[in-house]
Amino acid sequence: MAFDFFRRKPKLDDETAARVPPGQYVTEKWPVLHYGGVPTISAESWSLRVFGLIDQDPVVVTYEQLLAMPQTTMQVDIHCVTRWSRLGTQFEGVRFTDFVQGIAVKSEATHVMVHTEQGFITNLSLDDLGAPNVMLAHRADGAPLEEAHGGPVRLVVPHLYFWKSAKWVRGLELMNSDRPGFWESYGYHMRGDPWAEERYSS
Ligand SMILES: Nc1nc2c(c(=O)[nH]1)N[C@H]1C(S)=C(S)[C@@H](COP(=O)(O)O)O[C@H]1N2
Ligand SMILES: [Mo]
Repeated sequence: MAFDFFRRKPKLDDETAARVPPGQYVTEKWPVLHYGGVPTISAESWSLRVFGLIDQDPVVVTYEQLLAMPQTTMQVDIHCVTRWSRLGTQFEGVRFTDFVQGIAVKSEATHVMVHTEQGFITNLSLDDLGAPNVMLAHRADGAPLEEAHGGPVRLVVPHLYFWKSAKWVRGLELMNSDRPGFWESYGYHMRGDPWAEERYSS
């Protein structure tokens, strides 16, 4: 429409505004953001290696095996530390809690380093990964997850800043203590709760 460009954004209703953490603004588009290039990984060649503190040899899960696990669909809000929030993205995949069911995680494991195709890493506690909305997603908004958004498979941790939601995820390393990932080693917060504005380490 002709004058849309000049029209001010409608004010968010109270219910919607309550979904936006402090210091964030809402974007309708889904920005593409990451460090480095976009790797091309076919679903057939993708696999996820689970290693570190587990009571078995490294587990390698293929795309086919991931699809054979219980599937979950969720509608979540995502919050990037660069201050954009996108409300109501639909993800489909396997809940982390369902994924780890079949893996003998050692009792001393407390944290996970998430490894990705092009080397980006990020750290999470098993407590945070156990939250009900955390999943290994292979579809978004009704379509296979686009390459730029981390396809074929990304992690989605909606209750933390979106840098924790590693795209092109290829490895989960079980650890007995916390260790900084990529952005965390540059001063970003070790946990990154957007509601507490945990943007940087103090
Ligand atoms: N592998 C990888 N995953 C990543 C990143 C990255 O640089 N590499 N950036 C993170 C950051 S900072 C954000 S905001 C989200 C962006 O995801 P999107 O491009 O799907 O919006 O991916 C996260 N996951
Ligand atoms: Mo981000």
